[in-house]
Amino acid sequence: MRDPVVGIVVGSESDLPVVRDAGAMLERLGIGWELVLASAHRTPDLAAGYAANAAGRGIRVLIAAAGGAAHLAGACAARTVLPVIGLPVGGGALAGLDALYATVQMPPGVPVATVAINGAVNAALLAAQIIALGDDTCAARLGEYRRELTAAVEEKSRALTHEGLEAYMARRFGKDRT
Ligand code: RP5
Repeated sequence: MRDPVVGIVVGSESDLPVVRDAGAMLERLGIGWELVLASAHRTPDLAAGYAANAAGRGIRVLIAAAGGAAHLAGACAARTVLPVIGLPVGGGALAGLDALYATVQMPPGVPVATVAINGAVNAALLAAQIIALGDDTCAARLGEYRRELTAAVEEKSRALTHEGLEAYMARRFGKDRT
């Protein structure tokens, strides 16, 4: 097992379905990661302590995922100079807009790099890009990922041209959406 270099902090077990995609992407890129359940308001000492000790344990980037009035990413960032990526989790009365605003609107001095609501894949990729600054293997894997992304779109473009719009949509999305 690889030593974790990315720490994912979730504010609640209800955030787990969202962060699962971040973990899967980190796995795909061969990056060691760990997952911690720690809430900024229910377990503030645990969240702060985890962030404060992360660098000393070899963690190089934190991803903090929370919904509602989400202050987890900022609370973690307050305790470390590691880069912290805020992942606003959707849901609740405001569908994640509350979490997005709370996470992205950090006052000057303690930044949080914020991805989209439920943007777990981009959170993982951004963490990987930070790791890749000092890790050629990680950089190479990211390059390969980008090439696969490009090839997949090129393949769809060729198929669309070859099959035509209606046939392509029927094959891809089924009859209900044509
Ligand atoms: C936040 O409140 C969590 O990050 C979660 O997204 C949201 C709801 O938490 P639960 O009431 O589902 O535990 O603290």
